[in-house]
Amino acid sequence: MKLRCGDRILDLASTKVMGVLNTTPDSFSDGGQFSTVESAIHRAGLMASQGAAIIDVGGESTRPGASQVTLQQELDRVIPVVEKISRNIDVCISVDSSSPEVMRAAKEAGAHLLNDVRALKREGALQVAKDMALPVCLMHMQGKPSNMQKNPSYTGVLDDVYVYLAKRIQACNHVGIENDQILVDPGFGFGKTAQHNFQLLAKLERFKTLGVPVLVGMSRKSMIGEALGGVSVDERTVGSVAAAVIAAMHGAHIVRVHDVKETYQALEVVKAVKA
Ligand code: 7PJ
Repeated sequence: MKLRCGDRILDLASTKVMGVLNTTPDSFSDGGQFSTVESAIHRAGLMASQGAAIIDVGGESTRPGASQVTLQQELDRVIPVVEKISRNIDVCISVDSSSPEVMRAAKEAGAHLLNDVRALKREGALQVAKDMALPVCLMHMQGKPSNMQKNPSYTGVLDDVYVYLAKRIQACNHVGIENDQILVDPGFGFGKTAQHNFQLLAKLERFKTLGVPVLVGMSRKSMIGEALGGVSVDERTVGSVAAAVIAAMHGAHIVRVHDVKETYQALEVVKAVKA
């Protein structure tokens, strides 16, 4: 399976690593260490050299209870980083944003992929994504970041998430975004208990029947911490790599991670098994 990402082609025959690049000062897992452009570029180059096929640049923290970001803050954080990666590093650039203005500016700055945790539900986002002609990842979230972990509840988490994603694919199709430019993501940790998350991971294959590539992000999240008896964020690398391997074995095309080198090596082993 090949994904056209603007002027690049991403080969999804084997599971690819998407490295997380947070430009937020309050991101939970790297604490804003990479909030200046220079350090962000350094980190992006390192992740690309470690095997990341995609760098996901984000300027809005969506961790539970995070403070809201203004449009200008998000633009100021994200766009200079996208521009500089695009000029200096041979890698696919994804932008983690729900804002149509950021999507437009990001494409202009050289982005190849749109990653929206709100699945293009913001006013104007569907149309801008269509106009930018870049692939878009539609993620499931129940509630919004400020309240999503209060009391997550589902009739059946698998069916509920599946139906939501199917409807968002339809909404995309309706404005002319074809399936070959769509990815889906069950949204681990976004309005879900650890049990919900592990049910989704166990049955991840189900999402392949939506007919578009599947992206997952479990890296360092609380589901990993809970499985390990409550270990802190910096003790979650091995658990996160295990989750990435399971996802890849269940058909995930892209895994969004912080620990690129470790995940890349583990996925090379998965690739050898599948071959
Ligand atoms: C995800 C994301 C995810 C996609 C974040 C964090 C929270 N985008 N952006 N999927 N998570 N597509 O990294 O902990 O799971 S931000």
